Amino acid sequence: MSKTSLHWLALALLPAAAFADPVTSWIFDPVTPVAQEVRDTFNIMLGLTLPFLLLPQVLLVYAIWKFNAKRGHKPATFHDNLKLEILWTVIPVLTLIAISIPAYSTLKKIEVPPKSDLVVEVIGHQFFWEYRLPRYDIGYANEPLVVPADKVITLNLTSVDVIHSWWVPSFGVKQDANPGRITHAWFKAPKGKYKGQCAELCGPLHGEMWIDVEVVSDAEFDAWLEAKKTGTSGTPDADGTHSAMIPSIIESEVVNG
Ligand SMILES: [Cu+2]
Repeated sequence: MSKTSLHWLALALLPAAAFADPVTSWIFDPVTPVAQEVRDTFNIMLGLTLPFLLLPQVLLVYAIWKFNAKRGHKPATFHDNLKLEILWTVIPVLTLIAISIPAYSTLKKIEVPPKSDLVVEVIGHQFFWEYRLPRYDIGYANEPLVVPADKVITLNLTSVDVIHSWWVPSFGVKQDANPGRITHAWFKAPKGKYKGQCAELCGPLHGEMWIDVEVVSDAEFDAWLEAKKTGTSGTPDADGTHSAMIPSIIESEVVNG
């Protein structure tokens, strides 16, 4: 196979590869109410906007065939059609209004978390994630985030260096972690292991800033907490300095109590 054909083949397979990846196949695997609503909103938008893409193409092909000069058609001489112009202004406006209703309600759900069961501080570093659970005085990095299932987990995010973005597609959460600022996100997920990755180009190892979330039962969470407190679980911070780099952000910022 020639080099050019190989390039074309790779290009043709790209969408398949994208959808096969657990991180990018968000649309097939929403596990939180927010992610499901994002998916539904996406489908509504697709349904409402697809006719705008397809109809002109169909009409164009039809016009090329029907009004071909070879078939003896004379070109039209009129310039404009007021009725048509009003129609193709009003229909898109109504469509945009129809889209804005579910979009607004979804945005509100993303922005306004219900009462929090557990607050997690998420701190982006080049090139890893640090997590802190202020309620339990626990902080760690480079390990999966462990949280209890079916609880409202609110995240307070920040960064110590550049802009990162905490993205777990199955949760419908993609939130920037900005240096000097605190941003918020929340999720309520069933038991399971979920994968995500940093979604903001943050430097040479950006591609390796994976996110692993383990959503466990209450009993498993308690056992994990106990092990974490006694230092018998997981890997401690690589150099032990991360937790001391910035003061706890929870003191200044509490999401819904
Ligand atoms: Cu990144």
